Amino acid sequence: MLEHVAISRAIIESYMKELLNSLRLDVAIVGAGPSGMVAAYYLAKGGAKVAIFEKKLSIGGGIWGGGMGFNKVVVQEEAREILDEFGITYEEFEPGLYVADAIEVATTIASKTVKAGAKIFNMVEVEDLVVKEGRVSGVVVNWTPVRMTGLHVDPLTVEAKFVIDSTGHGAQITQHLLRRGLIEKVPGEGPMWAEMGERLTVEHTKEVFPGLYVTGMAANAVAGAPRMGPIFGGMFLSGRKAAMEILQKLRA
Ligand code: 48F
Repeated sequence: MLEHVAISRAIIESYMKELLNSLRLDVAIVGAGPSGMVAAYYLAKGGAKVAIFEKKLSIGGGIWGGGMGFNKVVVQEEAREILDEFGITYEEFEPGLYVADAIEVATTIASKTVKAGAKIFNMVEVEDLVVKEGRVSGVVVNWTPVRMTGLHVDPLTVEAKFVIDSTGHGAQITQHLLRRGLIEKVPGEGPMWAEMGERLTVEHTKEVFPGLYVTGMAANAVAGAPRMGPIFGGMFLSGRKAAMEILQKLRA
């Protein structure tokens, strides 16, 4: 017999266990777009305790819509090995340019990231950072509906040795440091230039403040680098770069 209370308890107890287990992390990632999920995958594979906080119900960020809603993901040669790492099917469109199904990309990356050991909390918004003694050391989280409904409900806090701002075009997390005068500027992304944007995304993937990394479009926004439109290799490479640097620091 299916007992309603047993179903409720299964949900509450297993969720609470994971939430309690995630209160002290090696890495807290904000945003489950391509760069955030790829970072989480490599971090989890490298043995780090990592969780992603995603404000929407669905993971994937900009992956689902490909370009203008045509749900295809284009990747250049440099990032092909990441498609291979995830076992994603793709076709060579022309030499050095590969195209994959956006739905397969989003679901496969999400699935492998979770199976690698990263926890994704969806519907949880990061509304601020913890900064202690000149270092980012955690995130301030709340249910997304709290902000949407304008309810006055205080948030909770998660400690992390490193935080990654993977929030995309607005670099929303780094903006919290800007408005406190803790960093000088977040110029925002420049106009479209695919080749330069892709290169600079990876180049500007770095620790922008002690304890805070930026990836993907957030890295572009913080550096004032060009947007690149619907090509995703730079997002994947950026996520992997941040993960590898952080793993090295965690092991030091
Ligand atoms: O925008 P998004 O996909 O970030 P990305 O990894 O990739 C960009 C590409 O999708 C594409 C592109 C290049 O091809 O230009 O746009 O840089 O994903 C960002 C995720 O962060 C979530 C947001 O809902 C999205 O899923 N997010 C944003 N702010 C918050 C957040 C927040 N404060 N708390 C939690 N999640």
